[in-house]
Amino acid sequence: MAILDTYSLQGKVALVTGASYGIGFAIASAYAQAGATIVFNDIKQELVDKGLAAYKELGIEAHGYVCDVTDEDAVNALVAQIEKEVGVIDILVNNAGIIKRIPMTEMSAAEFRQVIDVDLNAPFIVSKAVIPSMIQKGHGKIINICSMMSELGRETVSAYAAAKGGLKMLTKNICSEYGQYNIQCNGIGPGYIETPQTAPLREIQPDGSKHPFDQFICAKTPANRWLQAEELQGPAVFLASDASNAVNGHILYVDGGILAYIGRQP
Ligand code: NAP
Ligand code: GCO
Repeated sequence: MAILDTYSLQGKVALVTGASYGIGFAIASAYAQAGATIVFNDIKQELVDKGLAAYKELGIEAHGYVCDVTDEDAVNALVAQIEKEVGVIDILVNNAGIIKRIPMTEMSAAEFRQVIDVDLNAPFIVSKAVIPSMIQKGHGKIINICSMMSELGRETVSAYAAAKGGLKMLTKNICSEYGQYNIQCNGIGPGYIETPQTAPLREIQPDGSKHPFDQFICAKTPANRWLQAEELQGPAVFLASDASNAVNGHILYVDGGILAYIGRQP
């Protein structure tokens, strides 16, 4: 097979969770360009509708469903509905996620649990729902959206870092347990991406200056800039395609070099 053909997703069904916008939307759009049929979910119908319109603007006839990924019954029903209406899921991207930036000693246990629920329990729930059909079909790709916080901590993100650290190990465990069925489970660890989730960290200050965190992250990134969601598309297509069939249990950091860099001197 010609090497570029191994990157094709032609004939594949891809479910990207929480993909009405942001990173999930960028990844799903790239998968559509590579030939996949796109399925996505969001919590609210209005967001699913907005997402469907946005995909349509790109010429993508996506399938959108309302589903809270933390609700196991709802997820199992969603997967059954997708298999009936679209087809067996070949590629799953566990993208849906939340963050709460609260100092740990001020964070309630309920708030901690909410982040763990979406960012770690949900990838377990959705992966568990799709793996049986992947086994039956003889192949599958699961891609978990990890984070810099799968490797590093910082102030106010204790729950998120715990979840993303756990997601790194869940990735390795799915690889270990289901690699024998030709299922590859890998992670993508984005650096700092310009999306709604990080908008508060980039707000222009009342005096018109850049947010201190914005300046901090640029100094920690060799290219001295935030990354764009579109810069995750190539790595995401690679991990969803036959080109990566021998890659398993790997977290591919797409961070512009943050993890390699001590940071620019002030
Ligand atoms: P985002 O803009 O906040 O989008 C997150 C998406 O997940 C939204 O569509 C959201 O829907 C959905 N979602 C949240 N909770 C859900 C639930 N219970 N069920 C279904 N959908 C749910 O975030 P993003 O920046 O695109 O990040 C996407 C993923 O990348 C997350 O896992 C995040 O942790 C990770 N990540 C982000 C960055 C970054 O710099 N942005 C870097 C590394 C990793 P609603 O709008 O309805 O809540
Ligand atoms: C934060 C940011 C990060 C990014 C991402 C980095 O508050 O530090 O939100 O957590 O979202 O996870 O990889």
